Amino acid sequence: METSAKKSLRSFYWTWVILTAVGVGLSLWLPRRYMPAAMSNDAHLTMTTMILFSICAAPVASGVYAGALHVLRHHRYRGDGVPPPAPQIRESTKLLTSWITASAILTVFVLVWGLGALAAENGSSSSNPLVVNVTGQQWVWTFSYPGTHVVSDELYLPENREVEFRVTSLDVTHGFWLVNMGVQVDANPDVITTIHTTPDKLGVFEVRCEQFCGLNHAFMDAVGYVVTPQKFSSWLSAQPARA
Ligand SMILES: [Cu+2]
Repeated sequence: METSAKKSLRSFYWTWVILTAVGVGLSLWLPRRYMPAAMSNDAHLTMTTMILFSICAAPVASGVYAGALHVLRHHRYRGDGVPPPAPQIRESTKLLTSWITASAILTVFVLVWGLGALAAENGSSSSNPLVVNVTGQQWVWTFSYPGTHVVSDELYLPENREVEFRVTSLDVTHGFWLVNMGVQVDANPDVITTIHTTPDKLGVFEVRCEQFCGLNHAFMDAVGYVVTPQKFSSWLSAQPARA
C-alpha cells in the first residue's frame, strides 16, 4: 500500500507535468498568434529567443504553481491555535541539490543564448548594405535612397539584402520602429543614428514612432513593403523626382 505522503507527492508530480505541458504549449502558440509577423533575421531571432525562454520558464513556473496547489490540498492546517511545525524544504538535501543544479543549468543556458543573440543582432554582416536615410518630423516619416533621386513617404525594401538605416529628426526626438523587423532606434535632431536589419519575408510591414513626440504621435506611422529585388529596382526608377 502506498503511504498518503507518497500519494500526495505523486499528485504534485503530475500537476507539475501537466502545468509544464500547458506552459510549453502556450509558449509555442501565444507569440505566433499575437506578435506581429516576423519579417527579418532580427525579428526571427527575437521570436525564437522569446519562445525558447518561455519554454525554459514553463517548468519553473509550473513547479511554483504545483507546489502552491500541493500545499493547499495536503498541508492545510484546520485546527485551532498555532499550527505544529511542518517538514522544511531546507532540510531535504536531495531537493536542494536538484533545485540548485536545475536553476544553474537554466541560468547559464539563458545567459549564453542571450549573449549570442545580442551579438548576432547588433552585428552587421554585409559589406554592401542598402543605405536608406530616414527623417522623422512631427508627425511623418520620410525615406530617401542615397545615389538616387527618390524621396518617399513609403518604405520599400528589397528582400534578403541587409539595409542600413541612417536615422535623424528635424524637430524633437522620435523613435524609428520597424515593428515587423524587430528593430528600433531613436531619431534625434542633429545626430544620425544607424540600425541594420535584413528583411527576409515578402509583404507589408508597419513603421511606427515609439517615442511620445507631441499631439499626433499616435498617428506617426508609415507603410513599408518588402519586395523582390527586381520589383525594388522598378519601383525606384518609377518614382517621380521630388524637390
Ligand atoms: Cu514621433
